Amino acid sequence: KKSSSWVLMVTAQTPTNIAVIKYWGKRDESLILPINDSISVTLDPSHLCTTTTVAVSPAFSHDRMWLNGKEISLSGGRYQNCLREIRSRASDVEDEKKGIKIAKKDWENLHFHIASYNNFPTAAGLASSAAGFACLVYSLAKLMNVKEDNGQLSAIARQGSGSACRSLYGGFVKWIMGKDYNGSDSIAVQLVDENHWDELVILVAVVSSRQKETSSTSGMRETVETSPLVLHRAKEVVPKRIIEMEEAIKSRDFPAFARLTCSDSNQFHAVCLDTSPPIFYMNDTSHRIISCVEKWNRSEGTPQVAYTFDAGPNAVMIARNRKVAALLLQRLLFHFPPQSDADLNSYIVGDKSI
Ligand code: 2P0
Repeated sequence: KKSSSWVLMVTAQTPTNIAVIKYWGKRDESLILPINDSISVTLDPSHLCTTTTVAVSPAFSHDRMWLNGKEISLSGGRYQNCLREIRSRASDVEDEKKGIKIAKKDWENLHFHIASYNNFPTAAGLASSAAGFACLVYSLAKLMNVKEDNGQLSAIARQGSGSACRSLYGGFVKWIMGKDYNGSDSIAVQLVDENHWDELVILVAVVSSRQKETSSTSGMRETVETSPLVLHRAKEVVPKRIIEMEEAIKSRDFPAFARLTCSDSNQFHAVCLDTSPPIFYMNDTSHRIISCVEKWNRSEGTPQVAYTFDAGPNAVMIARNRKVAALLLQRLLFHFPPQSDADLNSYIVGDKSI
């Protein structure tokens, strides 16, 4: 159809993911290739997720994007790489009801309008690029009838933000670092789906809503350039932990899972401290939460809760079941009482799974 009257749209929703074996450090900055494998759990889409609508129309003169209603620039290399990779895989699209026919070659001259929303306050410091890029790549792939599977799409989302590749699957997901120079084998694979370990409850405690001082991208660059510890971590520690973590997840071995998750979070922050100048992502409250959980786990004789912290002070806690999650929330409210009603929003409880 030649007229510029039509618009074709697709909407998709993607949850964020939380790494239990962390990605920190790249071997190739522009392709976003990591120095080690990582494993994450994808959250339930009712919390911390991105909803993206992509529209195409001959009336659009250039690609544009709005994030939470505000226009943002698409000129950055990461957006351009994702858009280029997806466009190059487009197929014919036909919408008989609307009388729209787009041939494979037409996509080169068509432009998108993209609107993306996070269902959590961006100011909460939890705005993750993981859900955002995964959702962008997935919705564009659907719009353009891209035939690739999720693994291949994950390699494209990876070029938007490393952790985004893990959000294309639910459940527990491994990002394989890969060996290829072009990154074609640096993809995400699903280890188990969202039903495999559905007793787990994930609780996010917002410790600070301030924007982090060091972005992940520059933080990990500085770590790779200056930390003597990070190579030991990537070469010696993580490969063993990946094997143990896969085993713990497959056999639903909570004590092993908790031990590995907490140790890996702590080593990631140790590597940040080993960077010059040192990077501090956790604060006093984060440290107090760690002590609280460690003390509780020790007093029970076996771990009840795992904690993990990303590039910021907010705590992500994984309780072994709902009963433990209720007790955990009770303890947190006692030790860290909300100062105001608004602070009550600082506790976000959700199930894992997609
Ligand atoms: C992770 N983080 O595995 C680790 C743990 C933060 C701490 O992935 O430069 O936003 O876009 O690839 O993915 C955050 O880094 O960095 C991250 P880029 P990204 O979840």
